Order: sequence, then structure tokens, then C-alpha cells
Amino acid sequence: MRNMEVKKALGLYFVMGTPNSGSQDPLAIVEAALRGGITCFQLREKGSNALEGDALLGFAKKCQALCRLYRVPFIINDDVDLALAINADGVHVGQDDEQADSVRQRIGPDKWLGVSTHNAQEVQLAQSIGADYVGLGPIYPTSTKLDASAVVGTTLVKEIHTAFPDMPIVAIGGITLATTGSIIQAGADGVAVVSAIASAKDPQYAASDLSKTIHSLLE
Ligand code: 3NM
Repeated sequence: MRNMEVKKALGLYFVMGTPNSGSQDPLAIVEAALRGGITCFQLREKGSNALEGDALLGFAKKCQALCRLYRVPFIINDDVDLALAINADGVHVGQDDEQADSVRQRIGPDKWLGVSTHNAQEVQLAQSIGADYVGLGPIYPTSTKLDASAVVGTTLVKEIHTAFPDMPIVAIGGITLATTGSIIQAGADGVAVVSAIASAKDPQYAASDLSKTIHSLLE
């Protein structure tokens, strides 16, 4: 049941922090993305001029309130203390972040746990510690994450989907409207994007276009 709920939420997964908003108002981008049909939102406040302390807490609460309004899960990247402080719906961690098994213990069984992975071994480990979904990437080159690891392509999506058919998979890294189809066809439950929405001239339109493409392929 939860597995199906998670798979559904991964469809169009928007990841953003204030450093990704360029000259636009970050909260306006989040709201536009929600209006356009994103199915999950992850606050990933990283990079230069990232908010901290009370400013981060305030921004996170505003994002959470918007996500609640649109009934979209609100996930926090890496910052378990923040996720617990505001009672977020889940936490997403990378391989270099706090060990996923200690995160699961801290957040308890009810919050969603997502883990970034790059190969079958990491997916196996994520599954064994109770991850609700795995992120696979970077699928294509990306300039959004400066320390992204080597590009994995859609081949890895196919491989992981075949080896772990029940594990919800979201692909990330350099994904655009043009490449969304091949990722879903490779077996991903959804795509996670930063710039395809945050850097779009019209984020609502961009989200809506992605959403239509994804849902036409998943249904
Ligand atoms: N994680 P864009 S790639 C946040 O490979 C993130 O795990 C990645 O941004 C990973 O959609 C990435 O602009 C950045 O390419 C994705």
C-alpha cells in the first residue's frame, strides 16, 4: 500500500532550494510548480547563499504549508533535525550524508526515507535499511549539483528496475521534457528535476508539460 503511494508520489518530483531560484522568488517557484502538477517536493537547501538557522526554518515552514495545501508530500534533503522540527513527511539522504540506517532510526517508521544510489549494491543496502525509494543519478550531465558522480544513463534505471521490481525508483540529473519519456520507459516511477522547473521562464507551464508527459506514459 505504502509502496504504491510512494511510487505515485515519485511521478514528478521537484527538488529545489533558494540557491536554485535565480532572480525569481523561490516560494513563487514552489507554488507555480505545485499548480503545474508536481507530485512531490524536496527542499534541498545547498550551495552558495543557502539559508541557515531561523531563515531556513521559516522558508521550510512556508514550503510545507504550500505542499499541504496541494496535498503533495514534503521531503527534506539531508537535514534530519529540520525534518523532525517541522514534522516533514520524509527525509532524503545521499551516500555522503548521515548514514541511512541511523536516519531511519531517528525519523521512525512512518516518515518516508529516500536514498540516492548509483549501483545495485547501494540499492540493496538502501532496501535492507528500509528505504521507501531510491534516487538514481545523475542520468545525464548536470550543472546543478557540482559534486555529482559519474553519469549513469538510463541503462542503470533498467538494471535496477529489473533487479528490484518492487523498489520505487526516481531518476535525477539533467532531465528535461525531451528525455522524460525514455526514463519512464526504462522503468523509473518518476523523474526528479531541479532546473527543468526552477530555471524555466514559466515554472508552472514547465511543470504542467512534464506532468502531462509523465502521466500519459504511466497510465
Ligand atoms: N542529485 P537538474 S543530480 C540534486 O545524481 C541532484 O544524485 C543528483 O538537477 C544525483 O535537474 C542532482 O537541474 C541535480 O540537473 C539535478
